[in-house]
Amino acid sequence: MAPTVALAGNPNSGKTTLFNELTGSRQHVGNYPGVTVEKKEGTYVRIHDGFRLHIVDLPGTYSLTAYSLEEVVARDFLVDQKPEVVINIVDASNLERNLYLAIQFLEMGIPICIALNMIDVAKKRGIKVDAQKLSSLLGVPVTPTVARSGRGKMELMDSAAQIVQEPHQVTPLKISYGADIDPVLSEMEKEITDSDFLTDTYQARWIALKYLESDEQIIRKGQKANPDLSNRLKEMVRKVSHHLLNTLDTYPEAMIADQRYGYIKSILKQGVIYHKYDRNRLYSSDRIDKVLTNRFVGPLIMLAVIAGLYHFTFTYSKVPVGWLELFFGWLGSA
Ligand code: BGO
Repeated sequence: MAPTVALAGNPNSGKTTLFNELTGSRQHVGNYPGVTVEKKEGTYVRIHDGFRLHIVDLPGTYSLTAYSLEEVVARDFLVDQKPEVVINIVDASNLERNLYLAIQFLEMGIPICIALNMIDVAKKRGIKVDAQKLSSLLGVPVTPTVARSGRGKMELMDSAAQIVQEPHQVTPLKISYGADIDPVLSEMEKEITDSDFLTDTYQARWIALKYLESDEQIIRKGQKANPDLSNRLKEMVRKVSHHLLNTLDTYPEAMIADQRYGYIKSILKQGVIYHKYDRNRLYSSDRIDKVLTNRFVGPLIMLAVIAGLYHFTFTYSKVPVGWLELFFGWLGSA
């Protein structure tokens, strides 16, 4: 079987568009085992040498925690199937939020290359991204793409193929989560390593992080594997949570997310991104969102749309229904 490449990214980052561009008609749709989450697979064939890659389209996710079924499915696939490389599709016009997922791949030590997608949209919004700089700061290949037109597709697949053909051990990214969490994290990491606790599947530091993030799936697995150690880790988390709540009025998972965003901001500040216009400017889609997702106006608009549809269906559908009846009547007699 051809080496596996997983496509991952936030919803609306252009993942499906890129998947279709790469696989064309060589694709099929099924479900991930045991769940109703759609699994799309296909084959990419490089034109000049026929090199093949098996492409799996992961569900769109913002994160790799266990808050939604999609996140669990994507994470389990990465851990169990170990794709040779993950192509992380990142929306260049929304870089900060999209890089949150990339950072989590790097924390897991997963080999990735980044498709810096929607650079046409970013350009229109006056956003310029230095792909080379981003690549050298993150230590992974970054290729600008426009999935809709196929621009950058070949270069992206060349960098993915290079990772497949020259595999190397990826050192998981270690970022600081602040003075309160870092010491506990190190202590937990040591305990996990010393006891080989779930380490045949996950990295020790990552398991500790998941305990701090109250990740139900990992805690459940840990409780099964070694209840004593799992309870000790939970106690460490409880203590640091209590301390954080009393001193900073926050929780470890919020602190970890903040520190991740801080890390992303520090990268972007090093000349990666340039905004021509005011960053807080609202684009037409943002303005529409502001109205449609307003907690008071939004439901009213939804009710109006549903009422409109209802009215339309019962008032104006008679005409096309008449046409259909005429057509089938004619078909029947013919
Ligand atoms: C619609 N550039 C531009 N400009 N648009 C892109 C690019 C790009 O590089 N890549 C994707 N899109 P998905 P997920 C649409 O469907 O692949 C567009 O969730 C529309 N549809 O065409 O679905 C892409 O799989 C009507 O846009 O994302 C799609 O990750 C009007 O981004 C959207 C306008 O891509 C999301 C857009 C009926």
